[in-house]
Amino acid sequence: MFGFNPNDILNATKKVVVLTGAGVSAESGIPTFRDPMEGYWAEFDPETLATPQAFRKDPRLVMEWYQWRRNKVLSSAPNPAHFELAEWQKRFRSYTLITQNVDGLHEKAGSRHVLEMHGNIHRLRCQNMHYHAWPEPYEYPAKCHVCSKLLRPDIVWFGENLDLKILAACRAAILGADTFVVIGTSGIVYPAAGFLDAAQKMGKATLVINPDPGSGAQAQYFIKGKAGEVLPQLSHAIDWD
Ligand code: BV8
Repeated sequence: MFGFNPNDILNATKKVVVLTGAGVSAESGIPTFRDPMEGYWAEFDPETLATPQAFRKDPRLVMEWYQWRRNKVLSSAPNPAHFELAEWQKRFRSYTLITQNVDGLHEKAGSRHVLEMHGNIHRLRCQNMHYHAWPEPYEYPAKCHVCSKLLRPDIVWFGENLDLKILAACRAAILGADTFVVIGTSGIVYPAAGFLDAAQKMGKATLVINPDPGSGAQAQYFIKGKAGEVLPQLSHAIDWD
C-alpha cells in the first residue's frame, strides 16, 4: 500500500516529530497559500500582505484580511488529519507536533503542546507584546488595553523573526527524534523549510506525505496523497503495541 513497511519508522517505540503545513487544513476548507485567493482578496499576494511593511502602510487593509481569514477558520472544523495527529500524541513513546499553520485546528482536534512556529490567528498583540483575544465584534482600530498601541495578529510575518524559544524547541525535538514526518507543506518558507534537510543530515528517518510528488523528492520515504486520507490508513497499518 505504501511501498514500505510503516512499522520500520513508525511504531509505538519511536520518538516522532511531525511538521505540518497548510495542506493539513486544506480538507477543512481552508485555502493553502498555493491556492488562489477568493473574491476581493484575489488580487492580493499573501507574501506581500503578511508583512510588517504592509501593516505599516495600510493597517486597516491587513486587519480586514486577517478578519476575513479568521472568519473562514471559525467556520471550519478539524478534518481526519488533525484528529489522527492528536491520536498519535497518545501512542508514540515520544511525540512533538510542529505546525506552520496559524488556524489553531490542531488544538481544536485535541493536540496539546503544539509548537506553533508562525503564531495563531485567534490571538492579537501590540508591538509591546501585550496579548489579547479578538474583541467580538472586532472594529478597526482595536487598541491595546495596556499601552494603547494598535493591535495586530499574533502571527510571524515574512521578514520577522520567529519566537526563539519555539524555534529552539523545534530544533531540539528534531535532534532527539528517530523519525521526522512532514505533512502538507510546499517546503518554501524558512526556517521550517530547512528542517527536512537538517533531519536527513542527522540521519533521522524521514517521511513526506503530500499529493504533490515534487514536495517529497528529498525524503527517505514518500506517500502521495491527501493528509485526511493517508493518515488514518497509516495509523491502521502501524503495530501499536
Ligand atoms: C525569518 C504566517 C529571520 C503568516 C507565515 C527576505 C527578507 C526577509 C526574510 C526572507 C527574505 N527571503 C527569504 C526570507 C526568509 C523568509 C522566507 O522563507 N521567505 C520565502 C517566501 C522564501 N522567512 C521569513 O521571513 C521568516 N522569518 O526568516 O526571520 C529573518 C528576519 C529578517 C530578515 C531575514 C531573515 C518568517 C516566515 C513566516 C512567514 N509567516 N505564516 C500568515 O499565515 O498570514 S508563512 C506561511 O506561508 C505559512 O505559515 C506557511 O509557513 C507558508 C505556506 O507554506 P505551506 O504551509 O507549505 O503552504 P503552501 O500553500 O505553500 O503549500 C501547501 C502544501 O500542501 C502543498 O505542498 C500542497 O501540495 C499540499 N497539499 C494540498 N492539499 C493537501 C496537501 N497536503 C496534504 N493533504 C492535502 N489535502
